[in-house]
Amino acid sequence: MEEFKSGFVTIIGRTNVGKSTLINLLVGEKIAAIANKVQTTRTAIKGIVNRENSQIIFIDTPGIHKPKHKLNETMIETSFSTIPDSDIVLFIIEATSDDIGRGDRIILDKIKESKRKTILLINKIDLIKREKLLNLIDIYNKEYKFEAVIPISAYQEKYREIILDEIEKNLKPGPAYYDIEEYTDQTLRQLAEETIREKALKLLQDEVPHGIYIEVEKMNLRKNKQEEDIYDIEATIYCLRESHKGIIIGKNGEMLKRIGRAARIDMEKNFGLKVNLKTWVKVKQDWLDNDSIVNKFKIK
Ligand SMILES: Nc1nc2c(ncn2[C@@H]2O[C@H](COP(=O)(O)OP(=O)(O)OP(=O)(O)O)[C@@H](O)[C@H]2O)c(=O)[nH]1
Ligand SMILES: [Mg+2]
Repeated sequence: MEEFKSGFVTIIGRTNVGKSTLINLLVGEKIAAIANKVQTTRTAIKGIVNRENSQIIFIDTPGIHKPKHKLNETMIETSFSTIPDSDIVLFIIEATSDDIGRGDRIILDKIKESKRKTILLINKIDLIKREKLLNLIDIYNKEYKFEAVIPISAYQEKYREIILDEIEKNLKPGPAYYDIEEYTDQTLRQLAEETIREKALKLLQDEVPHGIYIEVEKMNLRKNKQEEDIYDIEATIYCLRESHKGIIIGKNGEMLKRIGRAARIDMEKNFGLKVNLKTWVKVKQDWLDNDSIVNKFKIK
């Protein structure tokens, strides 16, 4: 019989390249928020894949970007700190790039420094013509000895096994670190917070969604009248200013209702039970530079 293999695989790349979309595809569960906005992921999230002969622990990280405040700095520190601890790095870039941009260059330098085994994933190939890829692959192959370079679309299920096979090939023998029932290190509370934030990111515009964080204050499991399991969840959306609060609540409370409804539908699907969600909005100025809050996002 083949020896059992295991290892930690960090997913790193610029903001918005599709890291969280990819971890959700690989794990087969919705564990990380996805949005067409920069800086969606704020901390490292683990996703576990169990295969017949291996256990792969993925780490989704905040995207690399130019920091503007303490939270940004913490996010980037978190991302880079995962590299030396990983067995394999999944470096994701966008197929639409023509060359190595500033952000990708910084990441590449960190990878070179760490000398980690790295697989380069070129994501969003649905957006480009095949010919363009060859040039990009060529540019990157001159920079580092990647274990593999795989053009993918994180939207497409067919790439799941291809990526997992390539990773497994590069893993060393090792034990299963996590129970095979587990698929993430996120608690239900954290998953609820991420879901609400994802909906706020999607529905709100401009600077408002980047200045929010969610705190689930209460999560109670009970039976409803039909004897079904139902979670009563109470959450607060914190934002930076009174004007933001007005936007989040919206006219006649419409926006908050939309955010709440979308989050509830997602949670019911992902948790597999009914959810009764209540949300509030509060202002907390300057929290982006507040140590005690920002520390919540530090890697554990
Ligand atoms: N066209 C296309 N879009 C994609 C693909 N994969 C992801 N996206 C989109 O890219 C956007 C960003 O995806 P995320 O997974 O949130 O990106 P991320 O790298 O985790 O971003 P940060 O957390 O901010 O670092 C979302 O709108 C996704 O739907 C793909 O293969 N093709
Ligand atoms: Mg992300």
